[in-house]
Amino acid sequence: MKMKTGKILLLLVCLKAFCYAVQASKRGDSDGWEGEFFTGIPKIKYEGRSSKNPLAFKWYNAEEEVLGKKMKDWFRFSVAFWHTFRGTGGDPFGAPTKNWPWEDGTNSLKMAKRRMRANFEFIDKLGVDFWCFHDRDIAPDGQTLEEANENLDEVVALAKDLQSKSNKKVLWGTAQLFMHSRYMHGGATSSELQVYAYAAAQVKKAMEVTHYLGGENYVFWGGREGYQSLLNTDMERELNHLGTFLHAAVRHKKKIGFNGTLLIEPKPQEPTKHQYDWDAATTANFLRKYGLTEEFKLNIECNHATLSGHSCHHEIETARINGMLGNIDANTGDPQVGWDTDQFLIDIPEATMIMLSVIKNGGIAPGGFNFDAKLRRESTDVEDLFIAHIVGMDTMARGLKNAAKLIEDGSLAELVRKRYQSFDTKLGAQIENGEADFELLEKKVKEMDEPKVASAKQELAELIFQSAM
Ligand code: XUL
Ligand code: CO
Repeated sequence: MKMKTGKILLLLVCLKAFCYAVQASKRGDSDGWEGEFFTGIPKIKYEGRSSKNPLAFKWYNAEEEVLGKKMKDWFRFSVAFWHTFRGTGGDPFGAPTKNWPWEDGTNSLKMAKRRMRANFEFIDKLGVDFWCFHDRDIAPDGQTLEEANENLDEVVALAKDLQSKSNKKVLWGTAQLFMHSRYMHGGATSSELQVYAYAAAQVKKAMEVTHYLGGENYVFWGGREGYQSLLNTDMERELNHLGTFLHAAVRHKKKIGFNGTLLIEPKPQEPTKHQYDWDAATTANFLRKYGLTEEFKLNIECNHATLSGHSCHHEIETARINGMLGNIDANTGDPQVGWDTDQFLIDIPEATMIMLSVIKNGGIAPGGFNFDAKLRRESTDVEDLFIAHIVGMDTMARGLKNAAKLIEDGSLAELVRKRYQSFDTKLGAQIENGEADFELLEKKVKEMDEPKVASAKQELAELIFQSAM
């Protein structure tokens, strides 16, 4: 009798193992991970302001219309794969702190596929439609370019399958041209021809897989495109190389029929002392000089903005008035810490200022708001990944609602209109149309009294702004 029970048990165990194997082979994977990654975490829902549930939105209500557009369409939120799934919490002084249950401590292909599954469960539960990636954070590098490309193809095939089942999309893809030691002098601006060529081959492939995944944009962040000292650097030659590199990227984009927007992401320092794409204005000037304004827009990252001595809204407005606002990497720095801390943005007035520009721009599609942000080293619970994104999304939703209130109220716009009303005259039109030469203006000055100069009313503007918070 005992013997019989043992045999039945053994049979049951074998049957279960067989079923798992069949399931796994049906899914076409061998990552050895079954079931949910984020157990106990439900789909995040909108519960309204009175909710005390940390795993619920208090402000972000995807389907709610604000100024004629659904919240989800204003934002097109995206999760950054590199922070959420490759961020380890490690820093220059200490070992990784995150011990996510699905990680096995390797950078294997099997692990890459498992992480990709986790990514899709995460964005689904969070209720966002997009994700962003670098080639090397979704798949392991290889000994050769061919091997790296094969790894990438395998993971991308899985991502494509998961996308088709979930209706999720790539907001943008990019090539990681900064981790590998070959890129120590830069990629497109390296002093080494072979490295320039390698960077081109890597971007070619990254662009192709972004296209294959239906990506809506492709980003160039000049990871190490910059210099440490002008004593050993031919800045003009390096910038010319960057120009030719980006022209070649445009030609390849057209060749493969990729219709996504090409974006450049400005950043002033880190890792090099002087990054070439310092800020929005510098980058716009670079694009003009090299005849690339028709082909590129900007991806403004808030923490990069403050590193360059500007506010995020200054950079966004600069991009907007140049017709170049393409995407926003929604994050923030720390006012006391002088580097790229990539924190989730929780500053409601800043979010409001950002949204005033975004609304003026009519939205940023086909771009979106990518959470290029990471948990603090000390935040180590799986639920923290959700909470961080929830507070980031709620902050932006509050910014949108406040900006809409200010626009509907109209008194801020009226204050600005009044400030410039002296130009709403015949002479003002002549000046603005470029028809007033200096002789005419000199004649007018002689006819007029001493100019009456009105108050700028900054404090009144701040009072109106504050009343919408
Ligand atoms: C680096 C940064 C990157 C880019 C993509 O500061 O922001 O993650 O967004 O390479
Ligand atoms: Co970024």
